[in-house]
Amino acid sequence: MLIEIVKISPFDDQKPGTSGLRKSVKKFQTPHYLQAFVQSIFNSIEGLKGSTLVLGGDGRFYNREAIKIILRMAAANGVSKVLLGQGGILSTPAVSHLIRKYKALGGIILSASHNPGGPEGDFGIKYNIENGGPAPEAITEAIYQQSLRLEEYSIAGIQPMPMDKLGSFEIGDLLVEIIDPVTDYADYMETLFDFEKISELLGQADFSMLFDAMNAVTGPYAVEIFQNRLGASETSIMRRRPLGNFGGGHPDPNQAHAKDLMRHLYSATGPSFGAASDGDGDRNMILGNYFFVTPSDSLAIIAANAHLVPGYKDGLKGIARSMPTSQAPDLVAKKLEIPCYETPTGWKFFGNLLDDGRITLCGEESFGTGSDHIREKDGIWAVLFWLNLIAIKQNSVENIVREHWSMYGRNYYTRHDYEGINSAKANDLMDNLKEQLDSFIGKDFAGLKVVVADDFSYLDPVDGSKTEGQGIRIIFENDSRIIFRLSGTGTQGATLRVYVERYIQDVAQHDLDTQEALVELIAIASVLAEIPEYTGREKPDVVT
Ligand code: VG1
Ligand code: CO
Repeated sequence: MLIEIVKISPFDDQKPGTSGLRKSVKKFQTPHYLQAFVQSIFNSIEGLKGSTLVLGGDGRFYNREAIKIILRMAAANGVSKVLLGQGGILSTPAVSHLIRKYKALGGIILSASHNPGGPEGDFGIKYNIENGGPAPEAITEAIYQQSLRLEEYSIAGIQPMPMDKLGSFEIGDLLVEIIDPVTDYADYMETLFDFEKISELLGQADFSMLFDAMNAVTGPYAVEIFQNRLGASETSIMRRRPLGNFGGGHPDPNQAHAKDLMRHLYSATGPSFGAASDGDGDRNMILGNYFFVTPSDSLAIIAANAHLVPGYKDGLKGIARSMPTSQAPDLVAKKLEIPCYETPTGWKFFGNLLDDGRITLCGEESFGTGSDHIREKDGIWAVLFWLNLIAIKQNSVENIVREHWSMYGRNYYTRHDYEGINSAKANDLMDNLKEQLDSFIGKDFAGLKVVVADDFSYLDPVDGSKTEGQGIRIIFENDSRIIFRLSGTGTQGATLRVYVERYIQDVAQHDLDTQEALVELIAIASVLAEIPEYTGREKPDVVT
């Protein structure tokens, strides 16, 4: 095997964000750009020589090219074995599972998740460690520091790479094993959920489901699990074929980007259950007929009912939610007398809590839910959880949610995103807010008194690491909250996220329109952060 050492000048923009390094495809196609980041990963992890890695991606444009480069580099850097998803395909949760199941050193996932794909879209790469979860801050920072001084990378010469056929091939001393991307994952799901009960539900005349794979990675997983193993009809999976550009859309499972699915569900003859997942299969949206389940509520409801589902019948050790996620899960934790942890945004912060056995379930407002079964959020898992609950309760999605609210109260919740705004202005907006935080405390806004105004920081209870600057919190006397943060996954300019929450216990008021219920808080947010002044926008681009 011919190994080439390629000399380069270091790149200065390879700092991983909320979830890996995410840039435009064009950027990744810059000569040596991908290679430099991969070499920085390889230089930062211990035990690489002789190790096993898992590799796969969400099938977006540039996936195959990137895989070929990474395989040649793995060979040149002394990796012994790579488990590669057939055709280069693996969902994020499947990678997490495979790392754990086959005790790999780690895994490389090629995805920009919910960001659009195609030659004009985005690409991304993230490294997961041996627990199956995203590399923690200390490692992503080490990778970044490496990239700042990286002057060469090693790569094996070009050779044939038959990645579409199950089996194996060699590149020098590296053994590449092509595995079916779905089977291990599907088998694992069968151990957590009551497939028999769910398949009975799918056979009931009064039940029907529609899953939107958004032309992204979950198509093959949905076909094997919902259709082949559970007996759902062929028409119950839409946009099932993974496409390099996701059919031109944002593979983001929310009301704004899954419009067709929404239309089907908001119709008198529509299905009783709807769901969608994102580009790399870790997010989920849950819908009932004429009904949308807020992701924060979904986590709370899953937690409250987990003991009914086989994989969770022994109850929960604890729950964790990201800071901007609504406080609905906290109320469930309180009732169950288990801890509820509040972490910064991003799945990497759940890893220690899961590994240490402190929590069983965790989730984020951004359509992410998961458990200790792997170390990533898991879209198909969440859909199966809901199907299992419906099969047990024999009730509609809407009734299940309403019953939950009547018991715990309702946390009205919305997120407003201002996308592609000027980065300098976005930073100014945040700085301006930070300067005024102290002056907000004790003040009244439209009759609401501020009790906490701070910049969220997190002390990891397991390893004692501290993470600062994780979002501005304005908390009012009645537990209502407004949170401001800048996205760490966008690739153009900055994205301001404004999260708004209000708790109402009174069942008589559980029928308000979400935006109406939050109208005062939304107005306060706009004034406090001077959103129109800094962003030049009167309205958010995406409301979820
Ligand atoms: C967003 C979400 C965050 C999620 C992250 C990765 O990050 O808000 O909750 O963990 O995406 O999700 P940000 O920094 O843009 O707000 V995924 O599905 O891209 O792996
Ligand atoms: Co994702």
